[in-house]
This record gives sequence, structure tokens and C-alpha cells, in this order.
Amino acid sequence: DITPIRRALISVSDKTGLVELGQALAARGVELLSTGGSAGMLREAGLAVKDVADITGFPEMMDGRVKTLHPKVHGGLLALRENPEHVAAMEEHGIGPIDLLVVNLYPFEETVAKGADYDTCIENIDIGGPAMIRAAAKNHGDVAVVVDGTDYSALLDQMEANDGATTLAFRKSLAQTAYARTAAYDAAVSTWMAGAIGEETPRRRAVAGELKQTLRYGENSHQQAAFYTDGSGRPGVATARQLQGKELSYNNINDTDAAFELVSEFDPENGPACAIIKHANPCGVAVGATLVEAYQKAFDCDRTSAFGGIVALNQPLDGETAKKIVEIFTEVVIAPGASEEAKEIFSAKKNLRLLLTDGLPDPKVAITAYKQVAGGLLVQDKDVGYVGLDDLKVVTKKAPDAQELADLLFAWKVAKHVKSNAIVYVKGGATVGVGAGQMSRLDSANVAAAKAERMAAELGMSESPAKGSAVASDAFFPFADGLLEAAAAGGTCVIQPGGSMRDEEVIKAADEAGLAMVFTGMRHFRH
Ligand code: 93A
Repeated sequence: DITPIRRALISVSDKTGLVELGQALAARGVELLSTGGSAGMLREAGLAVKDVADITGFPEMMDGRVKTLHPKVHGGLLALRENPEHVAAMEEHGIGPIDLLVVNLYPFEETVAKGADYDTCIENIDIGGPAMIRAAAKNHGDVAVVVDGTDYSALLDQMEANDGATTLAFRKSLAQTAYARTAAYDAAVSTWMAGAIGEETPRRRAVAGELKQTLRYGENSHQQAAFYTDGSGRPGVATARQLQGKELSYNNINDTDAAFELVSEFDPENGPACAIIKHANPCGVAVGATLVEAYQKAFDCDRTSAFGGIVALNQPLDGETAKKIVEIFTEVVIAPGASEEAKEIFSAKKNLRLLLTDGLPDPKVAITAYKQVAGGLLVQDKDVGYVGLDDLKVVTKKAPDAQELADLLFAWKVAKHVKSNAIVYVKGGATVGVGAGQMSRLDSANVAAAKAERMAAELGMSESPAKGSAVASDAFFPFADGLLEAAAAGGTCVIQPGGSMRDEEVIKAADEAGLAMVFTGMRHFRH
């Protein structure tokens, strides 16, 4: 696992830290090979350096376009040291192994950012550098590759700790960084070219993934769109099989994902669950003794909004549930499988899209989430934060009873999937009012209460289903007003992160209203 570094090739555009690195390597007896400008600078600092041109037997030519593209270089990077045939080939062709590659690329991104002309940008597309980086990274079993000056010190620390060698784990991590760099570099070239030739389209955009489908249009009909898989093969909307129905639209896919990811929060081992989504927010979510009961309870929460919605199930679709679903217009149903009877019932509804998967999305897989902003990209971990019973802190005089606790945790799971500000009322394992996407928490509480009122009217109930409900708030109540609104609507217990400057005031209001309240210590903003 531990591979000593005897020979290094250094070829860097950004020469920051180059001399110090060269000195440190030379002090360890590492032989240095280098390209034109890098070699010159090392030599000036008094170090012994071999020119790559002397090794290849070719001068750097064509304005430097061809410097390192040669078997003497690539053979030295790619040869497997343990493979007798590779070793024989090295001997036969006079190829020396290269154990360390230090490259940073022509500054393509900076050149574009400076507003350089077309030809200058083209000249700054590095070819030999990425080729060497990719070769060395592939051969990380034997070769260490450094593509970023900020890794010089880590490299030297490794060598210090391992008597001039590096560990396999370190080389693997360097290789991963190396491929991230070449991927980003080519993406930058592609994005620039798209802009330069005026043909940026979602179909041809450089995104990490495989084009699954070009879509008829995007969020609106004047926007082009495409759908990519991320190569993970994980269960979800991107890997689902469509059994029937019209072609999926951009919004269908977005909503179906929201629905399926939400329902996956409910472990099928604990029973059936159903989520109905519109515009990426839940119209209703419920668990039930049977799947059809879960569907009915989810549907009842907001029958008006559920029309033309997306239905996600955490268990295979059965005949009874299928019969119930086809009673109204539904855009998409997604489930981890379906019975023959259910498929038969759906087949009469030609437009209804049925998507089947081999499992549920894993709500605990910490993937990376991206959001585009003008001139940049925001990158973060997906929200996979969880609270369990043990994490809850009762802050009021009154503690929630067992049924209230179950509904509080249910409401909390749902609130995580509701656009902020989110207020969710839950009773008996079903949402009875969802307030989403308002700019004030009080407004969200009002929207949720109004929805509960409408549910009462739609179902001919004598009182609001919010009466006796559990209330979740995705972030803390900054003032008591939102909490008091929830109490007025009939909420008896509350789950929220806590952490407001006015927690004391909010807790006091909860006590006065006779509420039980728990703090999670974690919030679930979703924008
Ligand atoms: O024009 S290239 O794509 N052709 C090559 O064969 C090649 N090999 C290394 N550019 C090439 N490089 C790049 O030269 C390296 O990626 C590095 O950015 C730069 C270092 O050149 P110098 O040492 O002459 O400053």
C-alpha cells in the first residue's frame, strides 16, 4: 500500500509554492522532471531538473501544444509496477516510472473570466495536463497526483510520515480530487463554448450524469429541458419504469420526486403511507391500516388541491387503492411495484402515468444538493437530519401523551418536505392542514388553519379537524403569534426546533394556552 516517490513530474501554470515543493522533494532525493516554464523556475532556484523534452526526445512544439503527450511520459504514469509485462515494456522502450505527478492546468476559467477573445480562450484549453492527470489518477495504485497547490503540504506531510512514501488511501483521495478537477475543467470549456456559439441547451449542457430523456419543455413551454440520471442507480423517479400514460413533463418529474421522497420517510415496515403532491408541496399525507385507507386519509386532507395531483405510495399499489385513485383525475402515481389487478384497473385510464420502482429512495443517503445562483452554484449536503423520540425536549408544563407524540413526529417528518415557512397540522396519522411557502410563519399557520376549515366543509364535519391536532413548525416561532394562531385553530401540542431569542415568551404563551410543546433542536428549512 505504501509507495515510495522516487521520480516526480512537475508541470504547473500557477507556480505558487513551486520552488518550495521542488526543494522539499529534492531534499528527499526525488528526481525532478519538468516542462519549460516550470523547469526554468526550478533551475533558477538551483535545483537539478530534467526537461521532459530531453526524456521524450522531442522538443516542446506547436506553441507548447505538444509537450508531454508522449509514451515516455504516459507509459511512466500508467505502467502497473507489479505487472511483469508492463515492466518489460518499460524496459524495452526505455520508459522510467513516474511516481508523483504535480500539475495545475492552463488557467482556462480565469482567461474566460477576464473576457479574453475566442482564440485566446481556445489556446488556454489544456490538453496534455488533463491527459496526464487522468492517467496518474487511474494508476493511483502506484502514482500520487496533485492538481491543487493547497495539497502540497498534505503531500509533504504524508511523505514525512511514511519515509518518503504515500499511502494508498491518500492516493485514492488525490485521484478523486483529480477527476473532480478534470470534470470541472471540461464542464467549464463546454459551458463557455455554448455561450460563445450561442447554443447552450439543457440537452447539451455539461452535467455530471447521463441524459435519460429530452423533455418536451421545462417548467414553462418556452423553456427547453432535459432529464439526467446521476449514475447511482438508486431507486427513485430517475430510475423508475413508466408502465403507461403520457410522457412525463418537467413538472411531473419534480413533483413525483417530492412525493416519493416524502413518502419514503415512512418505513413500509411500520405500515402503508401515502403522499399527494401539487407544486412540490403536500396536499395530504397519511398512514393507514391499509394502503387504501392511507390514500383516502391523504386525499381527504385537501380534496380540492389533490385534483390533478401526484400520488406516491410506500408499498406496492394494490387493486383496492387503484380503484379509489382512478375515481378522480391524477397526473402520476409512483410506487415500489403494483399488483396485476392494479395494473389492469389503471390500463383503462390511458393518460394516467404509472411509475414503478424496485424500492424506495433512501431518505438517509447524504447526497449533494445544488442550487444555481447568478454567476455561481450553491452546493450543500441534502437535508438528512433526523430527530427521534429521545431527541425531543419537553419545554412546557404539560407533556404530550403517546398519541400526541406519534402525531408530532409524523407532522415533523411532513414539515421537512414542505416549503418554508411550513406549518403542518396532523391528527390520527394524517395531515389535516398544511401551510406552505409563506413569507411569515403566522401566515403559514393561518393558511394551514383555513385548509383545515375547508376540509371540515368538504367532508361535512361538525368541527375543524385541526381541533385536537399536533402542530409542526419547520423553524422556531420568532414570536408567540404563530403559536397562538395554531392554538386558536385547535392544536393541542407543538413540535418546533426552539432557539428563538423569545423562546421564553413562546413557552409562556404555550403554557397559558394549555399546550404541550417539544423542541427538536434541529430545523428543516426548505426553499
Ligand atoms: O498545450 S498542452 O495541452 N500540451 C501538452 O502536451 C502539455 N503538457 C503539459 N499543455 C500542456 N501542459 C500544461 O503546461 C500543464 O498542464 C501546465 O498547466 C503547463 C505548464 O507549462 P510550463 O511548465 O511550461 O509553464
